[in-house]
Parts: sequence; structure tokens; C-alpha cells
Amino acid sequence: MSDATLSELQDLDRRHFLHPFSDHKQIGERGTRVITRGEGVYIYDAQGRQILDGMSGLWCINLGYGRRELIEAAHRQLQTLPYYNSFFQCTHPPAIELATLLAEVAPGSFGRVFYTNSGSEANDTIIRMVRRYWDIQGRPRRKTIISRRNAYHGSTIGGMSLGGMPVQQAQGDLPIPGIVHIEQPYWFELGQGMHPDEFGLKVAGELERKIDELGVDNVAAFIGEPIQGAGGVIIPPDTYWPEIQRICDEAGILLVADEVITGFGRLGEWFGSQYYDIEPDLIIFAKAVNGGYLPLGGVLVGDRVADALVDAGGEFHHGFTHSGNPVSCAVAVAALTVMREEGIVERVREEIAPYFAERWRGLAEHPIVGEARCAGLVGALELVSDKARRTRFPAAKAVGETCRDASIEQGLVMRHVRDSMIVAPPLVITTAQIDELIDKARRALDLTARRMG
Ligand code: PXG
Repeated sequence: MSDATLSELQDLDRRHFLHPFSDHKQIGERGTRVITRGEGVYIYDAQGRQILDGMSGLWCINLGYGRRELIEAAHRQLQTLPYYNSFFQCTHPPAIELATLLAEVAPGSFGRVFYTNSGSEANDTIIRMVRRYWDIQGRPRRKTIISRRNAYHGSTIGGMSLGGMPVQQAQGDLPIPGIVHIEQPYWFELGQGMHPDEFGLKVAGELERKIDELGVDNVAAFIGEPIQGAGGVIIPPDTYWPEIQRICDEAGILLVADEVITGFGRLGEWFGSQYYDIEPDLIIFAKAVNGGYLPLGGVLVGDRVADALVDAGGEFHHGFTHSGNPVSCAVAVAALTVMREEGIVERVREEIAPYFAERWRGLAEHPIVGEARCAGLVGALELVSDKARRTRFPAAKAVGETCRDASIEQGLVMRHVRDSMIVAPPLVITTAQIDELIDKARRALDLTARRMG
């Protein structure tokens, strides 16, 4: 693309396109990077620069770009039936086929699915679904949902209320009533000086205290991401999830796992719930269900809730025009089939994640890295000015952003969350490409250290 065309595009972008999660004024001043093409684990910008996509798009392009099977499935379905609804007693083969496939790959007690277009809508769906569940049980007071600080559950009113990011919630008077938050299991930030296992039990214990404070008869559910993604790849201590499970079981409240990021192989299991050996009642999914190629999300509904909804009868007044869109579902069927036939989840677990872990943890030796943690194919680095004391850089130095920019200069998409650098590469990444990722990340860290002075 010529420079003239590129600057024209950037100009039109600035004039007409309000980007999500962006400072629109700043974007107008700084300009945008135009991405035009993707192939395998690489994206290409308008100037033809190849960049290793260390974030799988936005945690979704798990099978890489340009997968023929997915493209052809979309093409075929667009020709056969691009759209039909699943309201009014109608249905169509792709939505049925995907529902069946999801029941096969999901943990045993999950036989049914409710479709949405996004993770945010799926989170809104669970707010309505858990309240409906408790209404059916004759316990309408069980309404409150307990979530965690620094959680991310989407950007709709419901999703953002479940999330735990106060700066975001300040816009729009959120959270809505009936949603409360407890502490997150972020050991590096909050647990220093304590053994991680002890810290895990301590923060999980907040759930028990919160339930007592609210009165168990008022609590509907607990929701959590097995690993917080957008919050900065917060990997909980081993003691955390078993304790959360115990508390939910004893209180009889529903456990909701938001697996928008951890679902579909990211941790080397089909679902993060399996990685942590927990048994949620509802699993929220989106993103990688169809390799991230088209919008699709939903809720896997465990038997406890599904049986209650079905047996009780009465309409569940909820759904979207594109719930179970046939093209999105057909691509998901193709994606899940590729994953099964190529053994992608097993390959991540047995080969790629262990290799990634060894190389990623090696970055802990870098002078500005205070911790290098990872699980499956997600990783985070905590950037610090003083390694021994694990002191953060002054906020004004914007070390995360500096490192993000340095990383792009090196030809690697590595995202920053505050002062943490995070990656979640496509599951199809090779060991040679992991070496490339690590080399580029190390060079970005070197550059960042120099720029911090
Ligand atoms: N739950 C989780 C756990 C997510 O990560 C959503 C819900 C919302 O999904 P939708 O499809 O409505 O976006 C997400 C989305 C980031 C980033 O900067 C992460 C997400 C979305 C946008 C940015 O890491 N995750």
C-alpha cells in the first residue's frame, strides 16, 4: 500500500471511527497502525511489516490466521443459509451440530448451550439465568452475585458490573445493584511476604466472609475467570480454586466460570475448569470457540441449572437476533473439528506449553523483570525498577506502554496491563516461533530498560 493511501485511510479512520476502549482524542493525535493481513501466527501492517501476533488477535485467533477449513466452512454456510433465527420453535443444522459438539468437549455435566454473540452478552445472560434459576427454586431473594476486583467480564452494563475495574465502572454509575466484589488472587501485587498457598486460602476465604455478611439466602452465585486475562494474567495460587469450590458447595450457591479466555485449549485442557479441577454450574465462552473468526459466544449450562429451566417451563425472556448465527456456528464446528483431529489441546499440554514455560520463565533473569509467570499458553512479566525489592517504576514513566511500543518495534505484539507485559500466542505456534517470541521480548525488555534510564 502506498504511503498516500495509508495516510488517507488513517485520516478517514480518525474522522469516522470511534475505536473501542480508546482515548479518541489521543488516537487522533497519535495515529493508528493499520493491519491488513494475517497468515499463521503473523499479522502484516499496511507497510507490509511482519509482526508475530503474541496476543492471538485479542486472545481469540487460537488456530492462527488463514485456516482454510474455517474459511471454507463460512463460505459454504453463507451460500446455504447465511441467517435464520432460533426463536419461534425454529432451529438450523449448524447451531444443533455445534451444541452437540460443545456437549462432547465440555466437562461431563454440561449438556446444553445458550448462544450469544459475545462474551459480554454471555455474562449478561448469566445474570439473568442465575436469577431465573433461583426464582424457579422458590428462592427469589437469592439475587446477589459475588465477583472479584480486577476481573473483566465484558463491557455491557451487566458485564462491566460483574467486572471489577473501578476506573471503568466510574463511567456510567456501575456496578448495577446486586453485584459485589471481593479481593482477587494476585499474589505478586497483594501477597508478598506470604507463601502463595497461604495467600490463596486467605483471598478465597473472603468469599466465605462475604456470603456470611450478605446472608447466604441472598447470594445467587460466585463468578470468576479461572485465570484473569485482561486483569493481567493473574494466575491464582494452587490452593485458591479448591477453596472457592468448597465454599460454593457448602453455601449451595452457583459457581460460574468465565472461560472467554481460558476456554478451548488455552491452558492445555479444553476448559480452564478442567485445568483447575473445578466443577462450575455455568461456563461462559466466546472468542476462540470458532478460532476467533466470527462473533460468537454463549453459556454452557450445566445439568443443575438446565434441568431446572427446562422442567419448570415458562418462557426465558432472553436472546438475540443472532443467537446461534449459522455462519458463526458452522465456523465453530470447523474449528472444534480441526482441534480434535489435530490433537491441538493435547499438543499444547504435552509439548508447546512446557516448552513455552521453560523459555518464558527464563525471562525472569532480566534486570527489569520481577516475576515471569505462565500457565498453558498465557504468560505475564512483572516489570520492576528494583529487582531485589520488587519495586515498581514510577507511574509517570509508563513502563508498560514503553515496553509495548518497544515490542512492536521488534516485530512482536505483546500487550501491557499497567506494568505487566502479557502474551497469549496462537495455540498452533511452533517451538521455533516461541524462540522468536522470546528473543523479541528480550530485546524489547533491553530497549525498555535503556529508555527508563
Ligand atoms: N469475559 C472475559 C474473561 C473476557 O476476557 C469478555 C468476557 C467479554 O467478551 P467480548 O466478546 O464481549 O469482548 C472478555 C473479553 C484486553 C481485552 O484488553 C480483553 C477482552 C476484551 C477486550 C480487551 O485484554 N476480553
